[in-house]
Amino acid sequence: MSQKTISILMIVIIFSTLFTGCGNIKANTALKNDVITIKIGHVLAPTHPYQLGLEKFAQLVSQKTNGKVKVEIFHSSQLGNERDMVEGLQIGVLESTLVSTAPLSSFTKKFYVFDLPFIFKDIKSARQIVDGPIGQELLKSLENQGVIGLCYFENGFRNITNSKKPINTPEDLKGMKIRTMENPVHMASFRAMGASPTPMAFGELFTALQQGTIDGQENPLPVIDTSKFYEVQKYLSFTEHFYAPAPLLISKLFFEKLSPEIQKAIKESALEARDYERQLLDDMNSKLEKDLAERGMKINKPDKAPFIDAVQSVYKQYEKVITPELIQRAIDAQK
Ligand code: EAX
Repeated sequence: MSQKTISILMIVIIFSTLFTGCGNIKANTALKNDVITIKIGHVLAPTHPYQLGLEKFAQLVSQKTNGKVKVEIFHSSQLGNERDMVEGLQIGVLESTLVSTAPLSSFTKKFYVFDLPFIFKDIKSARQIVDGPIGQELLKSLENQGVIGLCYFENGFRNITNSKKPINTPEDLKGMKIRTMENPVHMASFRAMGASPTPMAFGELFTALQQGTIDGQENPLPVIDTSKFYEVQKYLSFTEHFYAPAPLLISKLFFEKLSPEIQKAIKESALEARDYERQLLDDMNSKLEKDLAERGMKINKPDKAPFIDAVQSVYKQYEKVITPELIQRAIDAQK
């Protein structure tokens, strides 16, 4: 056996011992001194409602389980990007994560219906749809991927920021390098609006904006604020082109090991924390236009009609994979 093969084998043996060791440790870390620990990762700032909503969740879970379950929250991509964390749930090395639906497109195409531009007419309709039959069916579709969806927290309606000029028409986006989430429907939408979409994980975004490797990005106001994008972006255009629901996900492998009482306590806490998080977002959104303007952002509110026209081809492009029925159901449910 060549020296090289031997050293490879050695490495394999060392790694497999480490991993099995890790696996056991990992499995056991969720249960210490009879206290079950749920680690939850997310990519946003510690001041964003994601974090504050999860702190409420932690408090409620502890109360409802008389301290048997402890929730530890890791913000700012400490546990990896959104796709990494969902993969972690699937193999049971992470208990929970809070992510936007867009990155779930790597796991199931069913969520594409939520990624379609301008499909939701307002926040009330969007919440009704995700909390209603369509939203629940989509969460259920994750279970054969090893992931359980507890409910939908929220990220919100996304707006474009950039360092070059106000965006009043799709024409203004021509050739502009806009960061999108890693989602084909989002990328197709920006291409259809004339921009050149650059898919990127959230954790890399601020530096890319700072270094000017991209011209702009799109996120809801609370993200633009808590991730300080106003420091590296001058223009904010209220396009509200995508609505981003944020499902709170838990590992099926982990959840199914819990007692029915604890499962019930976790589900109830998730729903209460969801409403709390959405209220925080509403409060923030009512103030942020003024605050971001005071921080120097140039804000404009374009007529959305030319943008809606520009993206109709995206509906055609994805009609087959989403099915015309599901798109029509989502539209009819808002009437
Ligand atoms: O879910 O990547 C993004 O722009 C999202 O807003 C973020 O991942 C939060």
